[in-house]
Amino acid sequence: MNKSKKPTFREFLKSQVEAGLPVFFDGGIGTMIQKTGFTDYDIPEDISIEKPEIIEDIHKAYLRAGANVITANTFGALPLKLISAKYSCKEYIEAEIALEKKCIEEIEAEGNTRPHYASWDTSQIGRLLEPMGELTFDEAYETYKEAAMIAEAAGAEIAIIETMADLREVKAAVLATKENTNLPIFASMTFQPNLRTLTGADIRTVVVYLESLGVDLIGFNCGGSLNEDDKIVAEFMRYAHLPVCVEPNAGLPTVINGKAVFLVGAEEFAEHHKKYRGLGVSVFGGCCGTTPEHIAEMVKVIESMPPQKRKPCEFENATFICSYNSSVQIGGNAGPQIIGERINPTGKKKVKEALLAHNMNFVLGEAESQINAGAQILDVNVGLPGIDEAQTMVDAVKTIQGAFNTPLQIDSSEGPVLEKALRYYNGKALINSTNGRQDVMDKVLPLVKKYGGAVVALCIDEAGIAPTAEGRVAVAEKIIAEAAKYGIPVRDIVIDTLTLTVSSQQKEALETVRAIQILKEKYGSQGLQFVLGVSNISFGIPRRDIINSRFFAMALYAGLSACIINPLMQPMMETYYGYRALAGFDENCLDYIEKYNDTPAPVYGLTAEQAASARGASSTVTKAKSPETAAVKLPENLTEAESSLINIICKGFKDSSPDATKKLLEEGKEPVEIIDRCIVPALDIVGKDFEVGKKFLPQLLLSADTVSNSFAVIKAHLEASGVAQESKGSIVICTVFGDIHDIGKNIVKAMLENYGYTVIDLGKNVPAEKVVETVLEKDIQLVGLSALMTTTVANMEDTIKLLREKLGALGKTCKIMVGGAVLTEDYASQIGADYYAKDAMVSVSIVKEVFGK
Ligand code: B12
Repeated sequence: MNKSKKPTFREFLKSQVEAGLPVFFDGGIGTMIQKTGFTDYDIPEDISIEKPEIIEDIHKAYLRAGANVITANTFGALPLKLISAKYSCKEYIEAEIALEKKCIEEIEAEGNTRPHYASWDTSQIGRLLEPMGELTFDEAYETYKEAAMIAEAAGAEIAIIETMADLREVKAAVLATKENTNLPIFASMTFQPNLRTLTGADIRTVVVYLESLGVDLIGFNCGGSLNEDDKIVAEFMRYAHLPVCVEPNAGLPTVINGKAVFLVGAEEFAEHHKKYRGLGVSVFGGCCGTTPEHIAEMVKVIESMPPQKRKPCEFENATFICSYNSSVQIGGNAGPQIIGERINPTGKKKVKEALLAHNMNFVLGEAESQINAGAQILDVNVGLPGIDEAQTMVDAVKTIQGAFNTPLQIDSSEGPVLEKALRYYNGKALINSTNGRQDVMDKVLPLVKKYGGAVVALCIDEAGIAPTAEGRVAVAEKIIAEAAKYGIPVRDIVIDTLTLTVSSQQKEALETVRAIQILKEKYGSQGLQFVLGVSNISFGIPRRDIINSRFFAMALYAGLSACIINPLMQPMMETYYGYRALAGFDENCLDYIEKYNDTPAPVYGLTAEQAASARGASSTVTKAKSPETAAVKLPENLTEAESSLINIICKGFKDSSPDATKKLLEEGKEPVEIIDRCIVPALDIVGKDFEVGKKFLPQLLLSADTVSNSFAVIKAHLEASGVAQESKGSIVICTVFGDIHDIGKNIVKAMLENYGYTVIDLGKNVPAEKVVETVLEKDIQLVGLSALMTTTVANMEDTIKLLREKLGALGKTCKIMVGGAVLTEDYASQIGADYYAKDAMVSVSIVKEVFGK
């Protein structure tokens, strides 16, 4: 085809989607390479340079099958991943894109008239990002940036960011590509069998997050069985506005004769795509195990269907914001949401002092109490004279996101502060705020466009606050029109019609409410949303709670979709839950009943003192929920300090655990008691929550880090109290291959050292050969092995077998003790261990028995 007339990929995608026509990607590359039987390479990218004809054949076969876009063989070609590779990132990407272009040219010369596009493909770096791992957001950004720029210069026409498991990493990759190239972007996630990403994001959150990043195409690839994929596609299509691409595997791999085989054939694969077409999917392809036959059949089936225009999204009148793994609906059928207002220094001495002292534990405490009291979103405002607002904001956001998955409202009047916080925020934030002043819109709206988000817009402009509803409506309309210029949809605008003080501007309370009603009538179907900071209404008058809660009820009825309040104020929460029940947002009043079933009604007709004593306590503050401990039995008679450490570990407040542990030691608790009564039960709670999907990997990691910090204190205490003595014997200890759980093993090590033994710690994930080698080299009498997973107990058995075999061959022997949560006494002897230790204290008695001292 004539190259000068070829539309860009962005144009092609748009015109196809508008006409209800499909776009096709290719299928798996890795599994196609495996099929050739060629194995003489370190990484698959080597083949594009050293044996290009193999990749060429694959690309051409896919182009002949009908693909518009071929996926570059550059999946792992990122500077951070190529530390010991043969070639540089530039060499890999340039060679591969030249190859793609050559294939496209040759295929077009054969008379194939579809528009074809050469891609740059990239994926996960392979290291976890902060706070789960060590890699910083900026390091991830830089590696993607370098590769993206090379790819664009080499002639790539689309960036494919695929098989991603962590949305934060996607954000780094997308920003790096968006800010440094003009490439259209396809961002694609992969899901686990529980239909969540590795970091626990559900499908709705994935769609909300990906769309907020401002990419051209979203979707998912790889993953599990096609039946699971059907569920993913259906859920994706409920929430997506952008075109969606689906690239499943040819089913789940099955191991036959030691090889992974994909059993879903071309026809079955195409049948699933046919369903996806019916659901509104526009772009189709395949991942692992798919072949040119799969793609050809898929193209044939889809092209035989009539053009299919997408139905409007079911949530056109709502918006969503999200954190890294959960999302909140604002508007539509969701009912109003509560934005907790307490992380804001305005008029709050304690918050001011804490922020100036950079006390992030205080911020965490405020976050926790508001979440427990019912806040679905948290406002974060750290603006104070003399403070580094941008850095404090980033630190507060990171700290809160490290512990909670509640979405945040980033609240600042400073552009640079908003920008820095939005860059690091892991999710789609609520942005507070813009207003109708041109200079403010010029500052804030580009940030909303660039980083994604829903924006709070105050009805004030150069002329000040209009006294009438009509005046405020005019300002709101000005903001809506300006936002449209940036492509910000009406549904992502949350109008604040402004709460003024009823004591000084009495008439305006009703004007505020009327402005909501007028705007809702006009723009409600497009999803315009409404928020108010409610408590301003009552400045300067007595019993503010009475006025606040009544005004709140009026505004809720007028159509508030969110409210900025103190969720610890009981009258406000009563109004809130009462309104939800009355307005039909709380089906069968279940939330209301659960909330108030056990609370005593206020006692009327008594003096204030009598009423307070009848209630037994102050009634203004809702009690925080205690941590959920349903499935785990906690030790009896826990002291306050013990409960506090358990709570800290469960919540993953890693900076607080050293002090909490010190406190227990100062109170005279023995290290073993702290481990058995606090650390182990707390980790059991976290583990159970993880098992039932209430907690996810990032939270598990945080709790583990929290324990490590606590344990560092215990270890220092043990070392300080231990008397230096001659070693009573040497023990090799490790966690077996495949298992990275080492908390228990480290405890055992510290205990044994404290009792005067030398412990040679080989670490975690240790191959059996390494254990044997050390035992032989150091002539060891006792080995301790740890395994925490059912899957790794087999490796423990292999290690024991190898030890017995290699030592036996030399006429030697050693004792083996094992431990770890999945083991039992019986199982330990079944796999050939000499001893089983259910905890660290038992390991001490075993060692005493083995060494006789
Ligand atoms: C913390 C934790 C993690 C942390 C580990 C951090 C670290 N540095 O260790 C992180 C987040 C990294 C993690 C990762 C994973 N985890 Co994990 N994790 C846990 C958790 C919550 C606590 C484990 C723990 O430390 N317990 C406290 C210690 C003190 O107890 P302990 O290890 O049993 O040790 C005591 C005794 O057993 C004994 N002992 C232990 N070892 C030894 C050794 C010797 C020689 C002796 C004598 C005695 C002894 O003495 C110790 C002290 O009293 C458990 C749940 C649970 N309650 O067990 C899940 C759990 C073990 N994890 C689980 C899973 C599935 C995973 C992941 C696969 C998750 C994922 N999807 O990626 C990965 C595994 C990666 C891998 N390849 O290993 C599952 C395992 C399920 C199973 N039955 O196979 C569990 C049970 C959670 C669950 N309920 O689903 N995990």
